[in-house]
Amino acid sequence: MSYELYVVTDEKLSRGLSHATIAEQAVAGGADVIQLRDKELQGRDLFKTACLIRAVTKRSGVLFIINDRVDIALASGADGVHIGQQDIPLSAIRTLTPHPFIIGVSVSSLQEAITAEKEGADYIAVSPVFSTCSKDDAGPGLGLRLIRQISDTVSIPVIGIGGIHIENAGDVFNAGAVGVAVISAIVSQDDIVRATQKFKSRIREFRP
Ligand code: TZP
Ligand code: MG
Repeated sequence: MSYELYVVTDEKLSRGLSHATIAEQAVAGGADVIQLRDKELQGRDLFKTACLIRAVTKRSGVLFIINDRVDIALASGADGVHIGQQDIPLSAIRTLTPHPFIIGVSVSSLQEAITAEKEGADYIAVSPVFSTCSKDDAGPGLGLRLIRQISDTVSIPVIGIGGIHIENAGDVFNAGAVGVAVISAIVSQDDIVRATQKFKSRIREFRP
């Protein structure tokens, strides 16, 4: 299972493209994971969108994760859910979900990473690695040293999110991450397929 290039959808940053189109194009460009993230869509529309993305990702064997909403993840047949520190606890999600079911957790400190691993997270996202305008409450960039510290401590996959683009992704991998999650570096580009391909081939240069 690869988390190498993890694309998070965002209709506010996509110059008019829908979540489903973003996902379709990112999958065509070689993304390894798609996360559907929308804090405003009502359940009915989110479910419809999730089903569209499930179809596209299933065809190409790409992992499909939903932000926050365990119910939508289960109903659409997604591979998993991504939660933050204020979301429904991981242990509660496990009581509801089948096996296997991926649970990713955002962490902003070594202690949160250790706790997430102990609670059974499948991967963690260190958030935010660099400062970003794509998430209002992301806070200041935590830096590469935290990625290194966390990667040296936990055994589950560590990915970075926040302010990552094609030029600094190598630093994130060099600090010990096995994946990078991005919004604007792909979703806001003129050509999402091409941006994903370029990102992926840059990753290939330092992770052959
Ligand atoms: N979680 C932490 S930072 C962030 C999320 C969803 C936004 C990442 O967006 P970008 O444009 O890749 O910095
Ligand atoms: Mg959340």
